Amino acid sequence: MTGLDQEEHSKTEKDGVGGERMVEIVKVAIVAGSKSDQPVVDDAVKVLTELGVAHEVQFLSAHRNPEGLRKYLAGSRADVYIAIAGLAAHLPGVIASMTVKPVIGVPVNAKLNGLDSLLSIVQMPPGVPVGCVGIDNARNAGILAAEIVALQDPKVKERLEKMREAWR
Ligand code: C2R
Repeated sequence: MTGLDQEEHSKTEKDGVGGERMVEIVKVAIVAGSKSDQPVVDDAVKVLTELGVAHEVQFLSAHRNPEGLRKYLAGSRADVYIAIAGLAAHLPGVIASMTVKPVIGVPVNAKLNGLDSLLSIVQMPPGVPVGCVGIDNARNAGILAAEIVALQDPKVKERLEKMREAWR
């Protein structure tokens, strides 16, 4: 996380040896299937930074490293997941299978103009939903994630309202 008010996004917790340490409260976790998705990831990071939403980025593939993904999710305390993937994009669905927190999928245009990825994400079977934004539209995913965070965070709500006002 960069450029954010540290106090707003940190809390103290016991360090286990009699003291306390500051820990960051990550609200949104961005998980991408490959480093090749970095330009799309950057758009989500940019808007979450603009909106002052604490976030982190992980590159973890459900296909290539399912155990690593499972371990990461088991230790994650994020409220919302943005899952970015191209081709047969199972990553958002696999994350949704492991959490009841909201998952927003971002299809990436790697091949077939991103249609393969769009359909993989949007056609989840009943009972395990994944929200889906437009192809390569990680900025919208970031805004939507911030809107979910804003349900509990008046400062983020205010920043979202200001962002909307600026377009009018
Ligand atoms: P490479 O460039 O690493 O070959 O990846 C990635 O998100 C990327 O867009 C090519 C594309 O494969 C995607 N990928 C997935 C998954 N893991 C990687 N769709 C997954 O687990 O769903």
